[in-house]
Amino acid sequence: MALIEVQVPDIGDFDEVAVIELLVKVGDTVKAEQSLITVESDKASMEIPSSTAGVVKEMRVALGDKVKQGSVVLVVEAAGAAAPVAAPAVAAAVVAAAPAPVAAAPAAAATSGPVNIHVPDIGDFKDVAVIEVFVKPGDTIKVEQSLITVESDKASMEIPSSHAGVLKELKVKVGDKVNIGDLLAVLEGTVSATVAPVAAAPVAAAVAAPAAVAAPTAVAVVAAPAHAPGAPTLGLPHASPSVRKFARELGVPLEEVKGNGLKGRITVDDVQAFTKAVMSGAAQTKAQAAKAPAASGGDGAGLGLIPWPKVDFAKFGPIERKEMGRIKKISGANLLRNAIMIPAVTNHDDCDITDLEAFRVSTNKENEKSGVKVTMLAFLIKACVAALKKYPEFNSSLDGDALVYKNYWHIGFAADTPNGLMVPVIRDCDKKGVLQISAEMSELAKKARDGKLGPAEMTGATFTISSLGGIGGKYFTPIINAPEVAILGVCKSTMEPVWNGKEFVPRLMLPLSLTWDHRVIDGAAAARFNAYLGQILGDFRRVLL
Ligand code: CAO
Repeated sequence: MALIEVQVPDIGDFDEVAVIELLVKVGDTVKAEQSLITVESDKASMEIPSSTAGVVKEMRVALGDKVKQGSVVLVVEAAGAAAPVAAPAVAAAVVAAAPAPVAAAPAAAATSGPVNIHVPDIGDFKDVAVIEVFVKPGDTIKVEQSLITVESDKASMEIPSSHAGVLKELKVKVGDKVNIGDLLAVLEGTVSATVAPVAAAPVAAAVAAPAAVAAPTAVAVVAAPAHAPGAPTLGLPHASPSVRKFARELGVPLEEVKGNGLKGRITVDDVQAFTKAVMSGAAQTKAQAAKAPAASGGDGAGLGLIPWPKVDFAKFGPIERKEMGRIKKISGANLLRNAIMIPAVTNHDDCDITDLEAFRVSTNKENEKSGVKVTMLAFLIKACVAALKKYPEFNSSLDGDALVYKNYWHIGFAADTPNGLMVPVIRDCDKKGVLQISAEMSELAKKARDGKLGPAEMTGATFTISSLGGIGGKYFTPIINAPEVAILGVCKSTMEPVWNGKEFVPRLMLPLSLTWDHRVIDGAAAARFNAYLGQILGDFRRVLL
């Protein structure tokens, strides 16, 4: 059995390219043309194949080494008696190519008008996938600026522009398959005189790989780096083509894999470790995480919780199973997200509405004929607008690290409907009187119960009130309706003995529960808000102040 030194073949006009991956180790049995190492220039990564089959006896390169044509990669004990494909001969297999790209050559003189950019000669690759698009319509493109990256099984390469100009139309998108000569883009060309010499220089090196002879599986050459592999643009993960292919086959989202290779490069081991972690439940893909807490049937895995208990209820007695309605499913997913994502705190308080209730009753008597019944909720809405104006952070929303203060006061109210909870919104409550708010509320509540609310009637709220006053209860902890930052829960008012400094007097007390987002509001502000709200409800004339 002969010991064969496998050398780096002609890899185009690359010199001193870094070894960034070792794909085999001593003791491995390799086939002819199996990839042995990955090397990388500043624009392309390529795998160097074995010129012979056999068992790896010795590695002659290590990660980080610089290699060039003729460098010995490893020593193989050739399988069988067949003469190996001699390493030096490999060089002959590679035809570093021809200078002229297939793309239309620009004229040396300055011209303008639409210019078609085609895929140049990229060797004998067929149907290579577009995996990155670097430009968009409107961009000003320089000659040789990379437009897209394409990828075969073994190599990724950037396709440069043969012309300068403004990109009018992009004819490909990520995922498309392209071939030599395909139209990539249309430029509104303003080809300057400087273009000509650049265009005459090589923009792609074609690789001919005769079947019997191992050849580097791809060479891509572009000048003027648009991005270095060490710093991938547009979030493209840093990985060799074979690793990308491997990840694609497994359905692994490469952008979520942490690379432990050289310069943070993602290796096969990284992809395998990620897959194992996901399969064992120790990690989760972003897609899984997004699904689990949002779905009402989420099992908690996204939060690292133990699975939801699965119980065969029929074992314990008769059961009936009913699918939840659409509204319940949608509101369930929203409530779950809001409950989990908002650090919410609830302050409970009581306020004296004795006088306000008397006023409400007398108002309703006076307005009996109008058909509009004034409810406590309408007063609460008006009182809340006053409190929101005094404490504007309660009328805000978080937008990243910024707080958006809204100079409008649209109040949502929770309505119990046969189909589930809905939140109609009364707009511009600061500009409306209690009678108008009452009329709109009763109309919106009816629409909600009849399932006739339009999307515009359920959006844009800046604060929400959830009233269980007509039903009962003392306090509860409402869930904030994101992206709002607070919600007021109201329960049933009851007559209670209240100490006035001299004696206990019967007063009608309304229980309030204010839930607030602790990222935006602090406890003292919440207590002040409730206290101010109580003052207004205790003496509604304060609304006018
Ligand atoms: N204390 C004591 N009584 C109250 C009260 C309170 N805080 N609020 C209302 N009431 C009384 C009303 O005066 C009315 O009594 P009369 O019939 O004698 O006049 C009765 O309760 C019924 O009121 P209502 O419910 O018809 O009117 P409303 O304005 O209070 O509420 C609406 C309207 C749409 C909010 C309500 O019908 C509703 O759907 N509430 C449920 C909201 C809900 O589900 N919240 C929970 C969300 S979290 O799951």
